Amino acid sequence: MPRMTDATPAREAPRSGFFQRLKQKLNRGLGLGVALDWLAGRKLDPAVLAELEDQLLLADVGIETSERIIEGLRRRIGREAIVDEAGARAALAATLVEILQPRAQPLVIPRGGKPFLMLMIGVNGSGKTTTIGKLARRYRDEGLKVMLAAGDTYRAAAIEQLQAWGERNSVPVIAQQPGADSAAVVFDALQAATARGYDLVLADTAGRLQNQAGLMQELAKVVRVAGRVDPAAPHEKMLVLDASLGQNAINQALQFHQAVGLTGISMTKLDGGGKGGVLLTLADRLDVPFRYVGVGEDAADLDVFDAQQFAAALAGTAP
Ligand SMILES: Nc1nc2c(ncn2[C@@H]2O[C@H](COP(=O)(O)OP(=O)(O)O)[C@@H](O)[C@H]2O)c(=O)[nH]1
Ligand SMILES: [Mg+2]
Repeated sequence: MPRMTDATPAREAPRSGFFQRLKQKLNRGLGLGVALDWLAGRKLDPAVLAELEDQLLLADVGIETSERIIEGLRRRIGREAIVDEAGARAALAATLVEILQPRAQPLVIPRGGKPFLMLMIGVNGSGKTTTIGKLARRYRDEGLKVMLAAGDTYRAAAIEQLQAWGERNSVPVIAQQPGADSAAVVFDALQAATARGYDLVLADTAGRLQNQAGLMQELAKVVRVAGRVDPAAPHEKMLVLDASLGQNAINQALQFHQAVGLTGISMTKLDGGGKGGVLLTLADRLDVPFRYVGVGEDAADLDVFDAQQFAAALAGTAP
């Protein structure tokens, strides 16, 4: 009954569209949904579960988390006496939701008080600047007064890239020359935002310096200096992870978490080679909320992380 879709409220349209894209992209290659196709007509015996475990590993889920998923699935299948493929898919989705749901904590930005400072953290190329651009538009459209801070002072191109996003979205960008002190740029932006009554400062940071220790020290300094304007700042320290890094993303997350204490994780490039399974491992190993997922380079290619939706995309079920 195609007419039914006409009754769907307009605001639902982009959400389901996003889900379709997420599902399509996660299932390209070796997504778990595809992996379950061989289940058709077979009994859910230990051999089948072992094959599924292999598929989980191929989808970037770590070994311990894969075992946890298989164990959860085995229990659910026994308890609910599941024998068919549709039942198995639904059981898999439910098992994945169990792992992901505790991390599904969308960011809430208060209005009308002091500016909320969000630091975007992550290695070069992970998608920090692009995610800032996407978020700038999103929050501006929600009526927030948004300002950007060009805290990646290591490369001139990074400053220009942020300025371009600022122009495109008509939001001001606080920047200094390349080589300037990143903490000073963020400090200035937060002060300006406070003076001018802005709601949100999205601050870029460098993803690479001469060495790893230097990078972590610089980030710690940005955090410290921001705290001089507002002891509660930065209110969000968001790690941006590239899904195509696979299991390497785990080490990155652990390192940044140790250095600055992350308060949020967003994952980009789920439209690329990444299978997204790494989020299951992260959910299992790190108690840090998941905020956003990105599936493309355009401003609209970003959505709030949704555990049901993500699990369904992986398991090949309806959300
Ligand atoms: N396909 C795809 N590309 C992305 C996504 N997010 C960022 N990119 C691209 O990844 C590249 C690096 O992004 P950038 O924001 O400059 O990373 P940064 O170095 O962390 O600031 C750019 O070419 C972006 O357009 C995404 O969700 N999907
Ligand atoms: Mg950048």
